[in-house]
Amino acid sequence: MNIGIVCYPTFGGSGVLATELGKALAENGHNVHFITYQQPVRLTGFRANIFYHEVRVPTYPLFDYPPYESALASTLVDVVKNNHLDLLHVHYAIPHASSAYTAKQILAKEGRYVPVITTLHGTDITLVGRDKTYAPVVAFSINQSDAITAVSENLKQETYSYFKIEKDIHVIYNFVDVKRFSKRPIDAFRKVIAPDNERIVLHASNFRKIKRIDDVIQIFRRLNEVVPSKLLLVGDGPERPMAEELCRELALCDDIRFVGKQQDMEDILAIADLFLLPSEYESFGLSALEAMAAGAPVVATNVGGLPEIVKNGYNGFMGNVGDVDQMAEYAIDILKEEDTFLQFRANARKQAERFDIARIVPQYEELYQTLYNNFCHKKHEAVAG
Ligand code: GMT
Repeated sequence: MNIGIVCYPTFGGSGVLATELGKALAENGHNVHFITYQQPVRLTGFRANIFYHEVRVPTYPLFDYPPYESALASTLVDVVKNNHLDLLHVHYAIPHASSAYTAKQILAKEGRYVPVITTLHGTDITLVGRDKTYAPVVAFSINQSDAITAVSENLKQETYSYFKIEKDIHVIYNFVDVKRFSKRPIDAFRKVIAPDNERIVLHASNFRKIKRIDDVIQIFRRLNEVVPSKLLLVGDGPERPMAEELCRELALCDDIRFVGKQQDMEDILAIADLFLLPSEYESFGLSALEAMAAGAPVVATNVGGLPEIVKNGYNGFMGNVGDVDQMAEYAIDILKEEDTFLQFRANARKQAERFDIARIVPQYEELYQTLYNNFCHKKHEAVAG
């Protein structure tokens, strides 16, 4: 099939998932066209059947706000026509679902039918999408999609409770390539970070308020008092200055390292002994899943879709939002004794296998095939009269 993928090209989970999906589809023989304003960060290297189309947004003195949504819709029309796309799969509702709807209408006027799949990722529903500035457009364009998917059962239910959705929402979980993430740690790298064989704790995110980076640091502080550890903070974002300040205040600068945005997460996660994700909300928690695949148990909050991937006492633990004492106790329980730690490590890998790329990607392909067949049928009816 010829598949168009629209996503945010940045380090956020929705862009990462969309890019990994596109790469997996190409691996399975499809032609994949990424349509976005920048090369997606995980789209590295050359593959003959992956194409990248940049959305250009011309500036004009009149535009205080360049109209990205219109530029995207026009680019979609152009790419669908010139590359004979069979479907458009848009990730993150705002503004991708409404641009896809506009493109679909324009193409329909010319007698071309292109089904649109919208995948909901989280904040497009639970945070930004709910804002009344966007809500009517979000609800409308989700309803106009030919298929809707959500990345967890929780997000599906949240979507039904926030918006009047008239269609079925299919749950297709986030996935991970377990084989790729099961790397052996590079000893020299481990030694640099933890010279005295301390435990290595990791957190990765976009450092937004919702991630509660201060809780990550507070949990680490309590853990470090009992189990000597080092903390790696991967990523960047608005909360970083606050986090750096907190490290200085707590005199933890020697034990906490900010490593910035990283592309090759499998290399970094290979040295992690524990992953912390004490977020206010996570629709799924792709970063935690990648950590599990690398053998890191997870201490997280019991919110959103996290209980769908973390099993208490098996591959990690979950605490209430903000309860840093409880989550530190959990981290200590996992890391204190080697035997317990090794058991959690093995369970983390086992749990990640439930979300392996080989199990999840065919669910998208099946959905594509159903839509494609329906649309071929419609096309046929239109031609017949
Ligand atoms: O976590 C973020 O803030 C980034 C965000 C995004 O939209 O890029 O991630 C969301 O989508 C991921 C992929 O489906 C999920 O694994 C994350 O849990 C979700 N983030 C939130 O719900 C906060």
